[in-house]
Amino acid sequence: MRTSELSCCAPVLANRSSARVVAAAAWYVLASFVLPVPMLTAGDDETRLLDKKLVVVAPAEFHACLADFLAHKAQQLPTELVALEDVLQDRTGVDDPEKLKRFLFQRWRDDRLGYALLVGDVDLMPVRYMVLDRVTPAAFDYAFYPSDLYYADLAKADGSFDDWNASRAGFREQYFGEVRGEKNKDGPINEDQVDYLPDIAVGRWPVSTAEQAAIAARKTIRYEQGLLAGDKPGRNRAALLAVQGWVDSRRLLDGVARELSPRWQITKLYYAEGYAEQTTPPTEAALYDLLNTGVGLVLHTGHGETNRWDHCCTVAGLAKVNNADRLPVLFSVGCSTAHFAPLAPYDAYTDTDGAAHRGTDHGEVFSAPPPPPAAYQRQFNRTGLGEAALRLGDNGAVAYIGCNTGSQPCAQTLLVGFAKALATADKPRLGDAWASAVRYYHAEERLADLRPQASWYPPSIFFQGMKFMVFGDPTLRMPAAD
Ligand SMILES: [Ca+2]
Ligand SMILES: [Ca+2]
Repeated sequence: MRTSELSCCAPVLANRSSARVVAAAAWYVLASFVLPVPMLTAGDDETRLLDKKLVVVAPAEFHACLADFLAHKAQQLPTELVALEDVLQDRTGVDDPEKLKRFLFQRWRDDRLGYALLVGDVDLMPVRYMVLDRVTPAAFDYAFYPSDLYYADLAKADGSFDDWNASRAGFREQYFGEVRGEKNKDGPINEDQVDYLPDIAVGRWPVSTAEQAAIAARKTIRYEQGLLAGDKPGRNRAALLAVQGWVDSRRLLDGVARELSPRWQITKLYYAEGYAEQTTPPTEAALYDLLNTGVGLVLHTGHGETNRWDHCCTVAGLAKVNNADRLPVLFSVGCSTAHFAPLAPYDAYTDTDGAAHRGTDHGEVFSAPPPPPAAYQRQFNRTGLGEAALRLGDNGAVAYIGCNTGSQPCAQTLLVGFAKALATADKPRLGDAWASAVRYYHAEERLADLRPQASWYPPSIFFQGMKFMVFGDPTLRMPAAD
């Protein structure tokens, strides 16, 4: 964890031409599995055709258990289920992550793709790892981090495909999304010239079995039915957590509370020391009580570890919550709670040649740039609080946003951007709010202007948004204005 080192678009169609109808028709014809969408009438075709589309990419073995979910989503927006196997077979690309990304890019460019739900943990659904020149001598000063932003940032500003690999001399051809400036002070931070700005909203269900996929699907349906029917307890309640021992986030969360009101009713769980107002401290008991009563959104600031929010949430505690009909979206800016895949080359991992490494945390020493991790990690799959919250059963959370490794306090800017989007969108959806948060972060933290300094911090500011995961349906509805 690095916190201890601190004090602590879719393309717009120009007109209502028949070309768009043809494009829409092509969408349905090309689909490998498409649910029938009701025939359009004169009154609703504009709405229907302007809707961005959802593609669900899942291994074929999961398709049967996703049928109810697909039918449910098709009532909201054009929805397509495709087999990962077909995507990988039909596409060119240097590896499976790029094949998947090129598929999404083509759909975004040609067919109004707005959302992608990737169904599969790192053992099944390819993960793109980005690279930081993090100073760790045994690792030859390189570290790899999973980044689903790779699948959301499809295109450069000119609309061309962004392969996240502009710099490819020697070993760098194997290193994607390279961020430099911790070890190397003489070049750009954004070595691979990634565009960074999301073009679509991406979420992942990190599931390894059909049973887990069915759980995530069932929870999403139940959440949305309750929300849209208006009978989901606590649906408009947002809990803001400030936990002692991290940076003092209470004033920032006060601002978030003002943003979210009045659309959201606010419950503050703040530590008391040095705070003028009365608040409830963020204990495990207080949080679980809130989850049992019903809350729609929990925003956590504080230390995190793989399996816990310090002082207020553990996997074991979440497993005892009884909230299946009142599921929340959980969002933590803390470290590592969305850990789901090995962090090469520190953790044990499988490289792109299929060789297993024990990792520098277990004594391995690299004398050259480490071979990158494979897109699939079957021998060394990892887990954490975020995965557990989604897939441990019908209780827990409907979606989880968190960091897959150490985070830094600048992640609070992501949280602010997320809240602003939830507060203002006419028809808020989880993935849109996250994409908006990343764009907000990019502007607010001036990522395009960052340069290496003596401190390690600028590159960490830069890649903060790359290492956060959205475990959930990106089209998940969130409360709108009454
Ligand atoms: Ca590169
Ligand atoms: Ca995992």
